[in-house]
Amino acid sequence: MQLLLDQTTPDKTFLNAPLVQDVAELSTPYAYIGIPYGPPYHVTDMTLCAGGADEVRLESHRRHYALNWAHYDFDFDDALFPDGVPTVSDCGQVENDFRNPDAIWDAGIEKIEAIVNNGAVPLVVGGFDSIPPIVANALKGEKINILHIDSHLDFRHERYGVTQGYSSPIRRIRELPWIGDIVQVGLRGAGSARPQEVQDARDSGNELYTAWQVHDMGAQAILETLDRPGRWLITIDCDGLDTSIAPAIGAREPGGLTMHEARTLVAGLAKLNKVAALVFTEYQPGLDIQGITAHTIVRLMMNVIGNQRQPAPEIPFTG
Ligand SMILES: [Mn+2]
Repeated sequence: MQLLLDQTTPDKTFLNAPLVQDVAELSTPYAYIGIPYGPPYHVTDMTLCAGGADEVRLESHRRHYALNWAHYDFDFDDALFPDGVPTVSDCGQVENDFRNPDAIWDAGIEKIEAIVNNGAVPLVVGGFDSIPPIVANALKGEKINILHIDSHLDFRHERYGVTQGYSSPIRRIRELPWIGDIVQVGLRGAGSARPQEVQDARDSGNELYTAWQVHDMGAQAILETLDRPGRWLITIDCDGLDTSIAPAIGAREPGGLTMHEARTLVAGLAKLNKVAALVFTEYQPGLDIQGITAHTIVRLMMNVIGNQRQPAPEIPFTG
């Protein structure tokens, strides 16, 4: 079927990395990729975040990181690519026909799985928050822990008859047998969760930290609890971050994680070589203010690439 929109060929690649459309040819330890949309509730869920990955690509050029591969970066005490050879490829977008929402899930898993099977760490920009289970499913060969940064719990079984929507991603991930620990950070305010869902999340073993606890105890104290067996899928709903660094979101809630706090967690796991994937969701480029949100996403991704020079070997999941 002919797509109405070419979703596969970005004008500029992330950090000016080589474009690798055929994932079988991937040879770098990192792979940037867009998942324009996940299973929707409403028709606008197919559009509002769809340009996010491209806008992050552009922002990596506007802030000159794409040009300055050899410049010293204080976030990781080295150049991004010290040898001048990029360690990240741009794999374009997960290609989907928006007229066939039922195919989104499997198409996404197939492409992300191909990246993972090539030994690369996916760096993903969504898409609403229904996409993290796609990435978690693609990591099924190993024991995986989840660090979920979000103002919301995302533990509804279903909404509007949909079980794969953006109120349910952590519930869907919890059901996967290869998933170990789930740590949810940045919770605040009221979202779609009711008291029962919070109880369900706790009963299933999820560890919950409100944003206020992070501010009180410091992100470093949480980081120190995360050095556990298994690698981590870090999934960041941009509304888990503070509005000052991530204004381009629909469900705004004051008091989110600061750049310092988010960077402490992301760079901290990267320094342990334990980041298996990094996912950003809910970024709506049409709501951004001079690229502030895109810039935050670029910097947190660079903090993984620059701090995790050699991703740790996976611990195979054997059931
Ligand atoms: Mn959220």
